[in-house]
Amino acid sequence: MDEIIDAIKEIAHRIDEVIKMKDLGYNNSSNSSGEDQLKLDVQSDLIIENTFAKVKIVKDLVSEEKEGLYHLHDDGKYTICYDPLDGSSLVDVNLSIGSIFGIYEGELKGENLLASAYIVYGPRIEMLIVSRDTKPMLYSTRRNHFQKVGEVTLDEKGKLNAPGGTQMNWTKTHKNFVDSLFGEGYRLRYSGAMVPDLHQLLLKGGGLFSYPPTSDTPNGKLRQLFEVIPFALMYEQAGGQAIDANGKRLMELVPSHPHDTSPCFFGSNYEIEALKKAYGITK
Ligand code: AFP
Repeated sequence: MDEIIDAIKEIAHRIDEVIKMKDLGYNNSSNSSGEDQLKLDVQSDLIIENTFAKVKIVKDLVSEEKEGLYHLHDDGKYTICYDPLDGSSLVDVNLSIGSIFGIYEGELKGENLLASAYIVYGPRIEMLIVSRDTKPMLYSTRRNHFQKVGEVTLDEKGKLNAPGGTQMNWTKTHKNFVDSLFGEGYRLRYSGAMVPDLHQLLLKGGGLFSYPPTSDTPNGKLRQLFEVIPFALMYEQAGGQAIDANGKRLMELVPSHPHDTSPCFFGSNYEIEALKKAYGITK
């Protein structure tokens, strides 16, 4: 597994370089958020593919940028499911974005996720790594090298609220619940890229990140294998919870297609318990 972590560190620096080299699209924003962004996503995907091609224990890759399984090594043991550049539409407005990795063994489903990692490309490059028997570990870069910062733990109750999706498409139940959190004094923190948004909650004690079922996306927007399940492990191991709109643990999801999505709620215990109550979930 160390080889995979080292590869992810290398990927972080290489993608960060590509992001910083990219031409800005200020003069032609519609084009820049179309073609150029796509290129950056594809470039990041290639960096990841080429880096893992050197790691013999990786059997297959599943990427947000690819349709099916991409086979690497016959004798490999692990499948890495990843989103090469999440939130890439925010590059042109210079907000933080990220990459997410889920390391699976066997059939691609929540219970076979062994470890996950994500990278935040912000003022600094930061990375969190977690496995089933560790707390998330934060690494931050100093002079281009990752240094261990420490373990990350969520408080029982947070202060931040990150509500995803378009409000006019929310259910009344969801709207009332989000409003009730603001009524309790929660502050809005939502950038539109799940990596920095979930990262902020993790580092600032907690709160709630939600991407509910909506009238336009009844199955949510975020992908199970490379976004939802890897972050579910992060939140559970940090002492919080991660569930879908029926109260099912996201770690129990079994996608029937690599690109399946799911509604998702990540948070500290207080907010998730409050959400269950508001949604009438009894388990
Ligand atoms: P892009 O990669 O298209 O920018 O989408 C980002 C994202 O998948 C995820 O990072 C955000 O949490 C989510 O979409 C935001 O979606 P809404 O704008 O619908 O809230």
